[in-house]
Amino acid sequence: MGMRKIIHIDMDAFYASVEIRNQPDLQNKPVAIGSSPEQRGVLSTCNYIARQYGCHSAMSSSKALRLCPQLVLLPVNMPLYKQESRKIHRIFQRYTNLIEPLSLDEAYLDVTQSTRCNGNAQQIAQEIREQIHQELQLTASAGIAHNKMLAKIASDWNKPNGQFYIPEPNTLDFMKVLSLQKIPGVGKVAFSKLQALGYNCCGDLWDIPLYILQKHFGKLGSQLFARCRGEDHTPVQPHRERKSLSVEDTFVTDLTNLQQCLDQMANIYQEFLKRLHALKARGQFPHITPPYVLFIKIKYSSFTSTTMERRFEDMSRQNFMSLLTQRYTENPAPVRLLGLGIHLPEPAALNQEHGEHGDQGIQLSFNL
Ligand code: TTP
Ligand code: MG
Repeated sequence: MGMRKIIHIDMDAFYASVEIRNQPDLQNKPVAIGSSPEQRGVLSTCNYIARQYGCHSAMSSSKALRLCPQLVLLPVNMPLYKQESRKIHRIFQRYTNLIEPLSLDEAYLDVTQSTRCNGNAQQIAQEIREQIHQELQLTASAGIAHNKMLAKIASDWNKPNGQFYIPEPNTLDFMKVLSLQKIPGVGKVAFSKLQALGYNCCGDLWDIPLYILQKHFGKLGSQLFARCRGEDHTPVQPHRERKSLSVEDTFVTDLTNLQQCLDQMANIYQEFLKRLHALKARGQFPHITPPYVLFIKIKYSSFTSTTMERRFEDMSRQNFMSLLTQRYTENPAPVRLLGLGIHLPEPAALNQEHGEHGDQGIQLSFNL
């Protein structure tokens, strides 16, 4: 593979910036988006003024209001953010078709083949950010590099409203002093373990043989071996989001044991069957044959999510329950959301108008 040109774009304080643009009197105030303390809500995000008070995503709204009593707390308006996200994607599409959305506000662009800006990726990133600003009055940050991991790390470098380029020959100099915390896959637990072994920066791992890393960190070990050297060969995958039918439910009170989770999952499964039959009756569900790819999703009160999928010969409740039991048992932490669903094979001709994400593939997802 020749040298690639990858751009990672990440909108600044996305939900908050959209709301503030629409209500300019909020401009110089601390603003957060999330549900209210009465609903034991958490912040989805907040603007940079609120961050100066220590507020951040996933913090409880009550704590945020304690840290910053004058905080303006607005409810989440997903349809609005989805609409803005589609407009941003249309700007990306002026430069490349190889777009991999990671969320509403984040995407990888492979501009290796783009002839815009004489093929200069930094200039392309600059122009995209300018167009987003001119047309949508929102700011974005960008990272430019020869692979996805470096581009993503770089987009954080001059955030907000900035960009950063890592030229390929500078990769090792850049990685040498980069905190291992910045590596995807290295969470709090892995980072503490690395620190306990005396490793803080990526360069600290360069002399460690692969098998030692694997011994200590399993699968993450082999990823670390490549990533600490700035290597990442994963391609930009358009339409990463697979077609699926799913139902999920968020709970007012966290679920704290497996039995509670199984009980709630039983309700979600009933709703799933209802949706499935309704779609089939309307001719909006494709004819599919086993094996079926079933999945479950767990969101913990810490706001981290996990999903698990497996092929099964039928869509019985028992199959979902076994996935849930296995994943929950691996990490029995307080649960705030559960979901289940089925992935549909690629050629599934589902009715577009039911798509949740428009440009990004079809997803039928329901909240209970
Ligand atoms: P982020 O890109 O992580 O955050 P951000 O865009 O608000 O701020 P910045 O990139 O400048 O640091 O997430 C994008 C959106 O996703 C965010 O606006 C709200 C939503 N979100 C949640 O709902 N919950 C979360 O825990 C996080 C991290 C984000
Ligand atoms: Mg963002």
